[in-house]
Amino acid sequence: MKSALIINGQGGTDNLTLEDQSDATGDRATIAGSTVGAAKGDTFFSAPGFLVYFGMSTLRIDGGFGGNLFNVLQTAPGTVTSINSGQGNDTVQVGGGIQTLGDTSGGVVDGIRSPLIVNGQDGTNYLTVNDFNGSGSKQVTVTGFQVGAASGDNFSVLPTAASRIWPSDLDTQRRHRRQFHPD
Ligand SMILES: [Ca+2]
Repeated sequence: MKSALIINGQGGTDNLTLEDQSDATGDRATIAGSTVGAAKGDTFFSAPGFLVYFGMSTLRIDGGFGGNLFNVLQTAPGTVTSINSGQGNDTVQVGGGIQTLGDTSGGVVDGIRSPLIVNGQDGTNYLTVNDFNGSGSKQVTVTGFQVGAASGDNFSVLPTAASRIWPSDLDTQRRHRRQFHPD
């Protein structure tokens, strides 16, 4: 895909899947509230291609096996977003602001406005949730497979159970890392 592609689901139930499973080259993709692969440095599509989406019920991204970096800055309200990061060694960063593991600069999770499901699949996978620059008092509950999904959690912008992050495979759970501002 080498140019802008704009998809508007309008009414009804619309599901959007981006299939890159056969790609042997590791890619970087930035996921925002209405775009995928549009950030500077993204390689998920072939430059200058990127995706604009509106009105989707679900957005699913199936990554290739070359080892990928997914940077999730926002999700669209009403769009359940799922990332299958691929069979290689992958990193999924939620909240932005991180370029390398261990760097706690930047990052706000308030843009996560719908359920986010992350599956690391095979390999050694890292999930980072970064709210280092978040403001105000926040409650976040972390379980073996969910972040911010408990009653009363207000870690991301909606004070409801609608904002969820599931690292849904065991490997990712074991390697799950979270970073958030302590207050
Ligand atoms: Ca993987």
